[in-house]
Amino acid sequence: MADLQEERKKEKARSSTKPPKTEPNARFRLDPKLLTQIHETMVKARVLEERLIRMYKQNDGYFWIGGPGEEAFNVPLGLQVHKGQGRDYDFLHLHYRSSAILLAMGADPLGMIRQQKNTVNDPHSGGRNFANHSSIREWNVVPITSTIETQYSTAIGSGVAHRRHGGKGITIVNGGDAGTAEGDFASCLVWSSRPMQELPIFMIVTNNRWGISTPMETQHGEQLISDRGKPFGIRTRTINGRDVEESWFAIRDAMDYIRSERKPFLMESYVSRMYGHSSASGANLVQGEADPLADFERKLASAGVMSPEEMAQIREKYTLELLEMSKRVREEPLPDGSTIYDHIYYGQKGRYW
Ligand SMILES: Cc1ncc(C[n+]2csc(CCOP(=O)(O)OP(=O)(O)O)c2C)c(N)n1
Repeated sequence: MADLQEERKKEKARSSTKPPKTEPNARFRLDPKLLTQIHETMVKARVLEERLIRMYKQNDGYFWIGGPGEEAFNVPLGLQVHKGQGRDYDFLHLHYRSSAILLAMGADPLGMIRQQKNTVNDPHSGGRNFANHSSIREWNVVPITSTIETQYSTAIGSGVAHRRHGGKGITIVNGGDAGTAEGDFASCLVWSSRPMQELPIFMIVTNNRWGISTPMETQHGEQLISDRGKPFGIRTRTINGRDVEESWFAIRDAMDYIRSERKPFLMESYVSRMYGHSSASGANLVQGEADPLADFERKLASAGVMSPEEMAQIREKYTLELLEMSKRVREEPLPDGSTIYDHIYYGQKGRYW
């Protein structure tokens, strides 16, 4: 019980309106070059999401959902993925708040802008799926679905493939706190932990404390969500995913374990939900939600890694770049109605019913 009370007290302080105090001369353990790379990618991800929201509000696209507030966890994750195609590489079964992971892996934001506008040249779905429902075959990024948590079931498949194949490739799956109530999450716990048949799956729960409008406190009898792995003998950890270095080292250690032991790991990462659930709840900045990017910038300045002016320039650069991209995409064509049955399960017109 002490664990729970302590964790909830810490989480309350972290998610509060007041920015945490940055001690003068803050110190980092990571190399300054890596810190600036992480910072630049976090800014790019935030500016991208804010651009997607603006596009939605300007009627360029029908819906928005995304991950502003998850960058301090998702960028360190994306940078540590073993990226490539096939079983020698990591497989990713992601959810709709994962743009920063993909940008950190090197994805082009133009493709995400095209998906927001549903243009025909959207590389993820040809203009047919929601914003932030990526699919990148050459990096084993399995198509993201709107039905929450089903990714934990499909992850079992690539987990089995990784186990049979051997090597260092692992399966990475993420989803939200509320989704853990679905049977798919339990299936993944069961299948990944069968004795002598364990699967190398990195199960991640990004806990933003909400399932649309349902507060987490009203839904979880367990002390910590990560505790759900314990009866299965799965190694678990709960971290502050709003802190770049805590995320970096926790992800590194978990990945080292999964890659070498070929066993599952369940990580719960507290994150922010800075613009609410989606466009369905307005997509407006939520007052009082802790901002991990602003916290990181304060710390970078205090440690003398980057000046506020340098950081402002980076933000300006991406603001202009992504604005230009959105203007360009506005002129691009939408898919033709005659292609509605392309790339579906049957794959042939007229065979759908
Ligand atoms: C199977 C299924 N049930 C319900 C929904 C409706 N739904 C969409 S998002 C959501 C809440 C998800 O909350 P959480 O898992 O905490 O993830 P978050 O969106 O907060 O990151 C729900 C219930 C859905 N899309 N799919």
